[in-house]
Amino acid sequence: MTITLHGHSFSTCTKRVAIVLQEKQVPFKFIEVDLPKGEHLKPAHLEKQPFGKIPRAIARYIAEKFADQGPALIPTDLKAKGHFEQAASVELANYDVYISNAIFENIVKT
Ligand SMILES: N[C@@H](CCC(=O)N[C@@H](CS)C(=O)NCC(=O)O)C(=O)O
Repeated sequence: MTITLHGHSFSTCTKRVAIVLQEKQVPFKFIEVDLPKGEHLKPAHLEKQPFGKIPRAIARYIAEKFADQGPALIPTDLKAKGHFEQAASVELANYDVYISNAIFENIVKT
């Protein structure tokens, strides 16, 4: 089975998913979704992702589906998993939202 990753080469969400696939040694095919041209808002992409986003949530699915290969990415020990969830939540809610905007304004736009 070869997984197809739909994303954008500069997208940090896409990069996160690609890193998980590589860590888990899962072969995948990459299809570029042209964000600057708004391809993520066209019917072909909306059919797969109704919010018109290039998300990263699949990374967790991949990490668990391929738990038996590559390094363990999500702890199974309850306390360690609690720390993992805490870090993931802080990263998503309190870090990524701000750093993404800063990167877009200072790097992508310039
Ligand atoms: N909370 C989502 C956000 C997904 C997201 O915003 N992805 C960006 C690319 S990194 C995107 O689709 N941007 C296009 C847009 O918002 O129109 C996640 O972290 O997966």
